[in-house]
Parts: sequence; structure tokens; C-alpha cells
Amino acid sequence: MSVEPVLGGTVKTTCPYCGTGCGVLATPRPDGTVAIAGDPDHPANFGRLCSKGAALGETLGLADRLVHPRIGGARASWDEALDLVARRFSETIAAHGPDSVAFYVSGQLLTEDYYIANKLMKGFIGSGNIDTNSRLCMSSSVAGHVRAFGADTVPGTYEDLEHADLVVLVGSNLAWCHPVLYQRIAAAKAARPDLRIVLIDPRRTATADLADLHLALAPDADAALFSGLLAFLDEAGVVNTDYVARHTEGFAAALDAARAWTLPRLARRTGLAADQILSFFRLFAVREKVVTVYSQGVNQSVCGTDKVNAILNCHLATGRIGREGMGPFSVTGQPNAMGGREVGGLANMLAAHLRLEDAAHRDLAQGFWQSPAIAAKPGLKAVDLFRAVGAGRIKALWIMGTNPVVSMPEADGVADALRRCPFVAVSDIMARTDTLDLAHVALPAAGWGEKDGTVTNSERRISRQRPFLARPGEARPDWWIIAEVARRMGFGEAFAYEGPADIFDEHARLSAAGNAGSRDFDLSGLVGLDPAGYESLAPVQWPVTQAGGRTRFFAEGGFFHPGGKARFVVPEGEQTSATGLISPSARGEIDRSERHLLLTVRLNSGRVRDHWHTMTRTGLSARLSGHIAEPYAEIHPEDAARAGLREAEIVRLRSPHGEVLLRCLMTDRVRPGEIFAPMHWNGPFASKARIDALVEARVDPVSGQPALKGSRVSIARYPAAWYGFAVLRERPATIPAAYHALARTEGGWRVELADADGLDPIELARALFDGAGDHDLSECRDRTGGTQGFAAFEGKRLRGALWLGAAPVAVSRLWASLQLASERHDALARWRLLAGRGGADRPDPGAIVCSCFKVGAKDIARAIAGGCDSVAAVGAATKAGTNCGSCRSEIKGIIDGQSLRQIA
Ligand SMILES: Nc1nc2c(c(=O)[nH]1)N[C@H]1C(S)=C(S)[C@@H](COP(=O)(O)OP(=O)(O)OC[C@H]3O[C@@H](n4cnc5c(=O)[nH]c(N)nc54)[C@H](O)[C@@H]3O)O[C@H]1N2
Ligand SMILES: Nc1nc2c(c(=O)[nH]1)N[C@H]1C(S)=C(S)[C@@H](COP(=O)(O)OP(=O)(O)OC[C@H]3O[C@@H](n4cnc5c(=O)[nH]c(N)nc54)[C@H](O)[C@@H]3O)O[C@H]1N2
Ligand code: SF4
Ligand SMILES: [Mo]
Repeated sequence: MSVEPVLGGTVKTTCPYCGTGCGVLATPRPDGTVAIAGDPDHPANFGRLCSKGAALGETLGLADRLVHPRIGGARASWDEALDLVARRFSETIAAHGPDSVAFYVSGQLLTEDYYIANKLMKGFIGSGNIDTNSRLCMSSSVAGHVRAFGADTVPGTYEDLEHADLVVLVGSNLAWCHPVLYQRIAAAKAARPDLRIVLIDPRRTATADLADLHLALAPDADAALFSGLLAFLDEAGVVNTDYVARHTEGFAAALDAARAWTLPRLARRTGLAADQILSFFRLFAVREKVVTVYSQGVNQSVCGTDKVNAILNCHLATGRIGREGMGPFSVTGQPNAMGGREVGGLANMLAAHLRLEDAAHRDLAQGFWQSPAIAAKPGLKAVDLFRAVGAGRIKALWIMGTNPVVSMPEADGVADALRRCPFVAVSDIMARTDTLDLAHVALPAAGWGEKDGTVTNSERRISRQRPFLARPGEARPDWWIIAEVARRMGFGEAFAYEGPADIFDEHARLSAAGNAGSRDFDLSGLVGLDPAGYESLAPVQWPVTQAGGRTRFFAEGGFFHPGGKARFVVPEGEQTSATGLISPSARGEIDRSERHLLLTVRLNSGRVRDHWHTMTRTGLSARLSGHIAEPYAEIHPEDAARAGLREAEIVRLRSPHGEVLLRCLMTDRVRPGEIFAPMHWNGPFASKARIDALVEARVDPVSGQPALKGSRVSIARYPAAWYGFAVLRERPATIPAAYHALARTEGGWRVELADADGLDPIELARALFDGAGDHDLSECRDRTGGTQGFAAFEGKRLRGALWLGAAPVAVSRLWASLQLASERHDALARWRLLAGRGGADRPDPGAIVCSCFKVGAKDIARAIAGGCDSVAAVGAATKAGTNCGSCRSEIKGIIDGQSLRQIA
């Protein structure tokens, strides 16, 4: 099997982060670094990149990569590792049957990797037990699409966002999670100020800065809201009766159910004022060109599929679907979430949008693959899959391209299940992840820039990821690893691929097999691409048939249910969400002394602008770590007061499943009774901040997607006896503090610290500065502020500095980090450093807002005080927001006096 890429010059490829799927130009430089730019010709971004895309060059370092296979932690050869995986899977299947093994894969695999992983499990092992992290991400949207349309079809295209007169964003923080799509909408609004934007999110996110109307509704009230909207649209006379009659069924029942949502009842359920609700309903009624974008605030819920269908119902009723500027739009999260859906990576799907529950489809797939078996029933969905691992029913598991010990709900339980599992193989690119640490066999995969294949973005556009770097060590593409295991399990003939072009061709041929328009997913126009054609494949939206492409679906009906009609679905799983004081289960677990301080709240979770998921890659970049460098919880001031918490103290969150410690960020951006914490922090970067350790694995009954946005947790002040902050040239081997969080900076590391137990400051300093080295330790006690400073120098070069206090240390983080880069510390500089005070020559920039030019909140506040009153004026004065633009909404927020983070 050939796996050698040809390298050189500027390569057109695709960003490996979000589902926007931006085109990237990558140019390796002679010094080993890589220049990154947006591809002006790519139809997703037309040259734009967000902060994460722009910093891709900084995440390609090899220091932390997994470069050799490992067995039991020791280096092994590929032959040994692959033979062992194949043998353990074959033996387990022989002894306990095909359903005793499983794969857990990822929307970050390329389509070609994903296709053969699915083919191996469903066609050759003969079990449905392959599920993916997309279960945590898109499965409610998939289930909602299938219920309404008869297939998992995204009807629209990105241009619709620009043609619309109203964009409704539901449970989507587009400004941070799909920044280039957000910028496209912002540009459309700047050009056409009449474009209206409504945000529906319990939290006032960065995206709210673009919205004309923000409905901070009660969690999970979305299905009720859109049901109410359906009834309103009917009353307002804007139902498209012709479309409903010709292309749909079930309208009367849906309308009947929706009418139960009278305005007062709706106001009670959503917690919104009646006139706010009506403003939204009226906008939706009068503006025909409306796109409803939705994401994890909709999907990750016990009633996620119902929320999806409640939204789809409104678009079907008005016939606003598949026409320019109109339609529901589920934006995908991962770079290849859509590709995974094409290949059937979910346990309840087949491949090529064939249905697993349809015997004719199963025969078609088996005949096409010439396979010995075919999964006869759906496999286990992610949550059940890990439960089965924990219960010993799954005895061999292979995890590829995902980090479930951080990202799955009840994450500590997932870790326990892996510890108990007789055999766990993990394919990853990094040498250390919370999941890899528990693997029997570690398989080094090729990463972005080294891999070769295709991905499909939110608008069904297939783009090439092309290699531009040599693979490090013995890393191999995921497809090669899977094919080699398949060969060693005795399925060599069916997995004898020359390279990704070969696999793509098979994938295209399967999409065409017996199709003739009966299935939406159709690549028949791409069948027979030779390697050169595959190499030069330009971004293309599916379906691609001999007759050409197609941009939108369903304007003229043509749904995929028998009879060709769409179905209205009555949302039935309407949930109530109580918020209240101390839950009975938490009551028994807490100290008597703390009881009066404890209350329970609803934990919402999600993303920050500059980190990607479990931080294995973005955590490598100093630039990306500068935006938000520490795990935190947004807590309403009323709740903070009730818990006795002051700003920047440490908060302890507990649930029956686990515990975390986070920095308290007091803000009225969240509703009282609800807190928000990012999902990103992992074991290597923080002592106790894996948020999914707390989250309960309750799932949507239709899709099996866990409700990651709504867990009950108790919140209490962590009784820190001291707080600390340090900047260090080297990462310390151990950090003796119950609370700590590390982040990369330009010259080394920054570390936040706190502990409830007293400390010996000198001992701590020695641990952080790596014992007694060739350096001297200076100390300074600030008697007025109560802060104590320590620093270690090697000659005039700073090795590390540490500040300690009884209250959260108020030293400027960025200023302190910059001291690591300074070469000469004379006496005055040393004194300032120990005292934690910057000089007037370098004003404190505050927390970084613009990561491209390192402009902080205080810099921006100063520019505003100096007369800058628009994002453009701030940009002209400070350069902030003038490169990738991801921070423009935050700059606007500061101008509006609503900064997310304290400027202090
Ligand atoms: N920077 C960055 N971007 C990313 C990613 C990343 O890790 N980092 N990951 C990518 C992936 S895989 C995904 S899936 C997407 C996710 O993209 P988004 O879905 O936009 O991001 P989230 O922050 O998970 O959640 C969105 C919002 O849902 C809100 N929400 C919570 N409960 C409810 C509710 O009941 N109703 C409503 N209406 N809203 C609610 C939350 O307050 C949150 O602001 O982002 C992608 N882009
Ligand atoms: N509480 C809470 N939990 C959540 C969410 C939430 O909003 N709240 N969101 C959920 C969602 S939507 C998602 S998508 C998941 C994401 O969760 P995960 O998929 O677990 O997160 P990642 O950090 O992206 O994990 C990808 C892993 O693959 C490795 N990797 C990178 N490139 C390659 C490659 O080319 N090949 C291989 N083999 N490995 C590679 C990375 O180093 C990393 O370890 O988290 C889910 N969990
Ligand atoms: S919006 Fe940013 S993260 Fe998403 S694909 Fe584009 S550059 Fe990558
Ligand atoms: Mo996702």
C-alpha cells in the first residue's frame, strides 16, 4: 500500500477545525515553519480565517507527538502493534461474537478513513458497534432530518445566510464556534442593515453583539417556542397552504398540538416577556427569507430531536425551505461531521445514506462490498457503548481520533470502563491524552498537514485535505492503520487500497449503486476519478450526478419518505427544568459547615473562541492560549452571593458523578440559577477541570444524544487558604496545589494556583522552579498588598516568577508572561517583577482580546477612552480585529460597555 505524499510549494487544503470548512493555503518555509493564509478561491471563506485557523502554523510542532506505536507504554513495531490489535479483535469475536467488540470514532477522521472503519465493522466484523463522537454532536439533527425529510439532508447553502432578510440563531454561538460564517453574516448586515438577526440562547454570548433581538429563554424551552411560532404563523395567515398540501403530511395534528402554547403559557415556559416573544414571531411572520441556524443548544438536550422538528415544522409550514435565502440550517461542528454521516459512521446508519433497518439496503451494501456479513441491527450508541464496556459486554474497543475521557458525559465512569476493558486500542496524534493514557496499544496517526483525503462541511461541500509536511517518525494515516488491521483479520482483499483516491472512488460508487435519485447522497458524477483527478478535485457540493450538481433541496418537495412527502412531527418530549436550592442527593455529601453556602444550579457547557475541544492541539499555541488561559465558570452575581463567592475565587462544582474546581467569573450574561463552563480543559492542562466528569449521561430518547447542556450540580466556594500565579520557562514536573491550571505563553508557561491547605512558599517555589538549579531565588514581600513575590534568575535571564497571596493575585498576566521573553533584568526590573508591577513604559494590556496582534482589553479600553467609538476606529488605533476578525464582536462588546471578561 502506498502512503507517500509528494511535498513542496503552496498547498491548497482545508482547516481541520470547525464545520465551516475553510480553504487554507499552506506554505512550508525552509526553516520548518509553515505560512498559513485563507484560500481566496474557497467558497466557504473566500480568503477569511478565524483566530484558530490563522494560528494553525503554531500547532504543528512535533514535541508532543506520538511518533511510534506503543504496547503497554513501551515502544513497539508496527507489525507487533497491528498484529496484536487484529489478534485481540479476532479472538474476542471468535469467543464472544461480533457484538463483543466496538469502534468509537470521530468526525475529525477524513471521509476515506471513516468509510473503511465503517465498512470493516458493519460489513466484515458484522456488528453495528461503531459509533462516533458525532453522537454527542449532530445525532439529534440527523434524527430530526430523518423524521421530517426521510433522509439526513441539509437543504440549504451558506449563501442563504447572505440572502436572508432574517437569520435566527438557535443555541448557536456562531461568533466563537463558526467565526467565518459569523463574519459572512456580519458583512451582509453591514452591507444591508435591514437584515435582522435574532439570537435564542439562555446566555448572552459574543454572538449577541450582532443580534437585533436576544431571547434569553429558559433552557430547553426551544420546542415550546417554535411550537408557539407555528400556531402564530397559522393565525397570521402566512402558512403556505399549497406547499403544505402538495408536499407534506401531518400538518393538522402538529398545528393542533401547537395551539396549546398560548402566549401566557409560553411566557411562563420560556421565562420571556410576552412582547419579546411577539417581536420574534412578527419578524418571522413578515420576513419570507428566513434562515434558522441551529447547533448544540438544540442538539445536546434530552428533547433535542423534538427541538429540531419544532424548527423544521415552521419552515415546512411556510414552504420556506430550499429556496434562496430560506431554510433550516443545522451547522455541523467538526470538520468532517458531514462526511461521517455520508459514510454511515453512526451505529444506527449504514453507508452512503442507506438505511440499516431496510433489508434491501443491507443487501445492497453487502453485495457491493462482497462482504461475509452485514450488521443486522443498529449497534450501541456512544453512552450505551461505554456502559457496555464498563459492564464487560464489550471486551475489545478501538478509539480513533477522539478523547472520550474528557468529552463524554460521566467521564470518570468512561475512564473506569476503559481501565476494566480487557483490550483498548487508541489511534491519536499526541503522545499523551487522558484517553491514550489508558490504552493497551497506542497507534500513531498522521495529523493535519500530513494526511491526505477529503472532508465535507456544513453546506455539503467536499474539499480536499492535502499533505504539505512529511509524517513524523512512524506515524501513518488512519486509513492505512485500519486497512492493515483488516488485512491481518483476514479481510485483505476487500481492503487492498492503493491510497485515499481508491477509497474515495469506492465511496462514490456505493453512493451511485441502485440510487437513480432515490437517495439524496449521490456522488455518481465523481465515479472513476483517477489519482490526478482526485488530487486536483476542487471544492464541490453534493449531490454530484452525471447531470451536474445541485445547491439546495426541497423547494419543490421531493422528500425521501415513501410518497415523497415531508412529515410534520409533534414535539412530545417537552421537559420542565426546575431550578432550586439544595437537591436531596447533594445534601448528604457535604460538610455541615458548608451546607448553608451550597446551592444547586443548572450547568450549561460549551466552547471558547480560541480552544478546540479537549485542547490537545490548540493548547500547544501560546497565541490561542492567551485569549482565555484558565478554566472558569460564568456565575450570576446573585448565585455567587448566595454561595459566598467573590470574583476570581475558586468555585467547587459537584454532581453525583464527579467534582471540578474552576475560577469564578461573575457575570450577568448567564441567568440566575444557571452557570456556564467550557468543555475544553483536560488532565494535562488542569488539576480538576474536566467538566464532563460532572455531566450526567441523560440522553434524548430518539437520537441517543446526551444532554450536555443541562446537568444539576452543586456549587460552593472552595476554601482556598492561598492563591498563586507563576510564569515559568519550563513546565514543572509536579505542581503541589489542589487547584492549578497551565497555559503556554511565548517564553514558557503560566500557572494559576490555589489550595485549601497552608503552604511552605519556598518549597512551592522550588517545586515550580525545578529544584535548586543554577540560579538564585529572590524574594520580596509587599506589606501593603499582602502579596509575596519570588523569582529565580539564571544570570540576567528570568527562569521563573511566583506571586502568592491570601486573595486572588492581581498581577497582570500578560505583563508577567512577557517578562519571560525579556533577556535582561537589571535591578529596577527585578524589583518591579517581584512586586508584580509593570512600568509606565509598558502599560498593562489587560486580558488578550485580539490574539493576532496581542491587544488586550485594557489597550482597547484606553483607545475607547481616547475617542475611538467603533470597531473600525479601535482597529485603526490598535490593530485589534484587523487580521482574522474573530475578536470584532468582543471589541464591540467592550465599546458597548458589556465586556465578557472584566477589563481589570
Ligand atoms: N472555538 C471553537 N469552535 C468550535 C469548536 C470548538 O471546540 N471551539 N467545536 C466545533 C464543534 S464540534 C461544534 S459541535 C460546534 C458547536 O457550536 P455551538 O453549538 O455554537 O457551541 P456551544 O458553545 O457548544 O453551544 C452553543 C450555545 O448553546 C447554548 N444553549 C445551552 N442550552 C440551551 C438551550 O436549552 N436552548 C438554546 N437555544 N441554547 C442553549 C449555550 O448557552 C451556548 O452558548 O462548534 C464547533 N466550533
Ligand atoms: N460537556 C460537554 N461535553 C461535550 C460537548 C459540550 O458542548 N459540552 N461537546 C461535544 C461535541 S459536540 C463534540 S464534537 C465532542 C468532541 O470531543 P473529542 O472528539 O473527544 O475532542 P477532540 O479534542 O477533538 O479529540 C480529538 C482527538 O483526536 C486526536 N487527533 C487529532 N487529529 C487526529 C488524526 O488525524 N487522527 C487521529 N487518529 N487522531 C487525531 C486529538 O489529539 C484528540 O485527542 O465533545 C463533546 N463533549
Ligand atoms: S471558521 Fe475558523 S475554525 Fe472554522 S474552518 Fe474556518 S478557519 Fe477553521
Ligand atoms: Mo461537535
